[in-house]
Order: sequence, then C-alpha cells, then structure tokens
Amino acid sequence: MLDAFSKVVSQADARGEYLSTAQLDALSNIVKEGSKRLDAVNRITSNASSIVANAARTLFAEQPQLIQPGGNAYTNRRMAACLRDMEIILRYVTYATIAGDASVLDDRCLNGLRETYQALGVPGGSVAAGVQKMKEAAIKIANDPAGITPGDCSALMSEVASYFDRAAAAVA
Ligand code: PEB
Repeated sequence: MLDAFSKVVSQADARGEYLSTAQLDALSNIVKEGSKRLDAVNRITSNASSIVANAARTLFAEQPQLIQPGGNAYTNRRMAACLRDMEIILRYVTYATIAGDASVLDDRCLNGLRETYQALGVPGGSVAAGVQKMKEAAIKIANDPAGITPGDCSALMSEVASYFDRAAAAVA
C-alpha cells in the first residue's frame, strides 16, 4: 500500500534518482491543497450510510430482478452481502482519496474481486452500476459549496471520481 509520497519515493528509488522538480511540485501541491482532501473524505465518510443506501435503492429500482426470487439481492442474507460490498468499496475509495493513490483500493479490495463475483454468480455489471451511483452521490456531497471555504475542487473531484471508475471497471 502506497500513498502519493511513498509512491514517488519508491519510483525514484527504483531508478536510484533524487526526486525530480516535477515530482516535488506535485507533492507540494498535495500539501497545499490538503484541507480540500481532508474535507472531502470527511464529508463522504460522514454520509457513507446514506450514500450506500440511496445507491442501492436506485440500483434495485432500475434492476428489480436483483430483488426478485432468484436475484442476487433476494433474501436478507444476499441483500446484506450486497449492501456490505458497496460499503466496503466506498470505504476503500475514501482510503485511496486520503492517500492520494489507488494502490490501497487495488491491493486490498479490487484484486480478484471480478473472479470472486464470477464464482458467486453475482453480476459484476450490476455492482459497477451501484458503484457509479455511489460516485454521483459522493461527488455531490463532497463538492457542495455550502458551509465551506469556497475554492476550486475540480481536480480533487475528478481524482475521487477516478477511484470509483476504477472500482466499477474492475468488476464490470
Ligand atoms: C466481496 N462479496 C461476497 C463474497 C465476497 C464478496 C468475498 C462472498 C462471501 C460473503 O458472502 O461474505 N468481500 C467483498 C468485498 C471485499 C471482501 C468487496 C473486499 C475486501 O472481502 N448482490 C447484488 C448486487 C451486489 C451483490 C449486484 C451491489 O444483487 C453482492 C451488490 N456479494 C453480493 C451478494 C453476495 C456477495 C458476496 C449477493 C452473496 C452471494 C451469495 O452467497 O449468493
């Protein structure tokens, strides 16, 4: 598991080089813009259960076969497993966001997930659709200008979006 800093260190060390000016500038920017990152993660984390519940509700409204007999969220056990999976994915997206690097998401959540779903018969495309719904809700909450010092969060929001997209692409 790497963060934005250890990633650069490990890349430079692999080449036996000092950090480049471009690398230092990028890290400097992460420090300078750090409060935005902390605020975004804090907002997503504090709204995690509603992000998951609303995304699941919309997913089941769009794909009602999932909650009908034979569906992958039919029975309380499968429904609980589904909500838990969405919660796990959201949690790893918040870890990647605070780390500024996708490796924690890749290594601890997405690695082998597609194969797991294939083995279980869980439709990966439906999981991906649920992840996209969480993305929309999380960005809306994190990017809300209300009650916060105004600033440009577009780069951070596209970074957050990229972690959700990465999770969706890993299972779709
Ligand atoms: C991944 N999910 C399930 C299982 C595992 C995961 C390992 C099998 C064991 C179990 O049931 O607990 N676990 C999960 C994860 C990590 C992990 C992401 C990462 C670290 O350790 N059903 C649907 C939707 C979708 C869904 C499409 C969006 O209709 C998910 C939610 N996951 C789902 C279901 C099961 C499951 C298990 C239904 C249970 C499948 C079954 O037992 O029939």
